[in-house]
Amino acid sequence: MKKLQFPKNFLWGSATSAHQVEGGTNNQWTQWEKDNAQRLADEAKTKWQPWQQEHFPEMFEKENYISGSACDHYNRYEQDFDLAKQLGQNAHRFSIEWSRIEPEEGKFDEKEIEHYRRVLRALRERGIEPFVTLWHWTEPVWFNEKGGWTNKKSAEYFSRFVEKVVGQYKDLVKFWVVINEANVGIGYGYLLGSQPPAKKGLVNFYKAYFNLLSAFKQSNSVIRKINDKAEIGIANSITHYETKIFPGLNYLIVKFIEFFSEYFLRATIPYCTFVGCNYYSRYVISLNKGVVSEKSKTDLGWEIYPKGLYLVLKKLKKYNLPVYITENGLADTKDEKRKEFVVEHLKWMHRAIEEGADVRGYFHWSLLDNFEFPQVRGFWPRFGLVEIDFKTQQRKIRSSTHEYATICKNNALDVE
Ligand code: IFM
Repeated sequence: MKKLQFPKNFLWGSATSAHQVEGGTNNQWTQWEKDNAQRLADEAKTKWQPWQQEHFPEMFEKENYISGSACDHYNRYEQDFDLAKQLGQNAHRFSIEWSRIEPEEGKFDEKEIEHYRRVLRALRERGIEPFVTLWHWTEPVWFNEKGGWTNKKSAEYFSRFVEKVVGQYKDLVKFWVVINEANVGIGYGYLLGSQPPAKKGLVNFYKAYFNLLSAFKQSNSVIRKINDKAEIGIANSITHYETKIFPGLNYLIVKFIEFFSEYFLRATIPYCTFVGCNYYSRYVISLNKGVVSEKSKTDLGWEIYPKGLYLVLKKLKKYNLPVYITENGLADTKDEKRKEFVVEHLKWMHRAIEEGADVRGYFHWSLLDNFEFPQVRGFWPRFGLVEIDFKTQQRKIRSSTHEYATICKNNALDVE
């Protein structure tokens, strides 16, 4: 048996986002879900593979696509943080819901500000370091009525919210994750229109993408002014790409794809003090449809490819900043693959660290089963270390989770 020791003060945790777990939110997703739930249930027949349709019949139900009470985490956060603590976690990533803080333009809700203060204190009392996401794809209804991120003043609106929040919690928060997965959120919301605000089109995409970028830059100055010691970053969705098309050209194709997919990351790097990396799988571009074995795919059909985390971390070294794995996880209802998934990814992460990658923390996605966000997949994909019975709101620690808890508690991984 060999012990893989992680660096001193390494942060171990899990991540969530407000709309996916809190319940009772009122933002641009809320009405859209109600208006589109039946359509999404009807489309499940064509969207998902026969094996997925057979195993997850919830996908044919309208309720699957309405976030509703979600995990009721808004009311149960203390219980949930007790679980995180019990699981040996010393960090937690979550998002503050803009639509709660500023439900009407320019009017801040003091009760909600107090709510998140209690949330932050609850983490601190348990010795858990908060990583606060400021934009995880949800916005107030008024912001969307003004065109969302296509509006010229959107960056200004967002940084006003950031100023309020950072000013309020400066004594409680050190790590700010200003934006989550810009490419995914803006790509699905504006280019493809497959998730709210569904403002489909190339021009909308272009405007939204660059307005979000200036929102980041403005927010960065705002945060710096309030707390010059703050740690600032974004959570980037980083995939390992491979191409198997034309032998001589594969390298160039990958570079071309990476150039575009890392544009936002590159543009924000000069302002960041850390890089957030959300890693889930690799993407193979090939003329033949590769078949991923049963054993190595998640309930969403994503290939489990732990080495990709190592390859991505090696690639991120060029930015010369500390890295936090801000998300990594899988949909696995039967909990058959989670244990190996975690162990293998952490082995590869350890190897990258040994070879010089400055990784300082790992957040598993997710602490709780939740309302799965991208393209409104709803409740059926189960990503939680903790299983939720959405009818009774009962929490149950999944058995695979104990392995992750042992790693967190020992700051080390035992391998054969
Ligand atoms: O649930 C999402 C999260 O909101 C953003 N990153 C990917 C996760 C899993 O799909």
